[in-house]
Amino acid sequence: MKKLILALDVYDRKRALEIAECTAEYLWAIKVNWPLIIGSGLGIITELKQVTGLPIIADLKLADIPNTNRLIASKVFEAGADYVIAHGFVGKDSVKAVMELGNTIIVVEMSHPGAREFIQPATDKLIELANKLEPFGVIAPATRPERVSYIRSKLKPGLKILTPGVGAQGGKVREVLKAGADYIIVGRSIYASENPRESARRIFEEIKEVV
Ligand code: NUP
Repeated sequence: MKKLILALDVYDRKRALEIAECTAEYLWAIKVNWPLIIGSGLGIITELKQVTGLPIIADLKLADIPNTNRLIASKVFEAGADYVIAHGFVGKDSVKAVMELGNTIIVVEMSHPGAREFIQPATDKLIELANKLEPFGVIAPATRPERVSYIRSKLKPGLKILTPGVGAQGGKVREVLKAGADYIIVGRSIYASENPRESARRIFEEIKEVV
């Protein structure tokens, strides 16, 4: 089963399409974030879908009032996104506004060191929110496998755990899968490497060894 998600954080449309095409074979999905949307426009979501046939995750980390979240998410789903990532800390109503429009992924803990300041203290409540609303899944930090295990232990079975932070941020495929991650999100270690296809293949093989 495919578990690798490419975080395609480049600006350039042509470069994005090239990397997506040559790595698609090893991916479950492609995640687009603000850098690519700002650099290439929202139409890149439609194009990536057409070129690869893969699910597209729009990592906008929506964190606004319900109406604004709805206005943004409806355009993004319309462009072809299959999943939208939203912050949970803004509250149930804001997350629900996104969930009413399509598949949603809620951030329950982030991967960078600063996540310890404000997000980690709220993780238990964010897990509760996810258990109540039952989105497709949650974002948890590959940089802290012990936190992924903790989140897995509290999260309703069936809700997926997607983990960024492997590679450039120091997370390890093996550790994070053993901790209970369902999907591994990798950006720089693939798109900024000399041979993105080969880098994706290597991570794909590493995943296969563990699962
Ligand atoms: O907690 C998070 N950490 C994180 O790195 C939540 C995220 N959505 N991300 C995103 O995952 C980040 O914005 C980037 O798009 C990707 C990780 O990229 P890299 O560190 O593998 O290059």
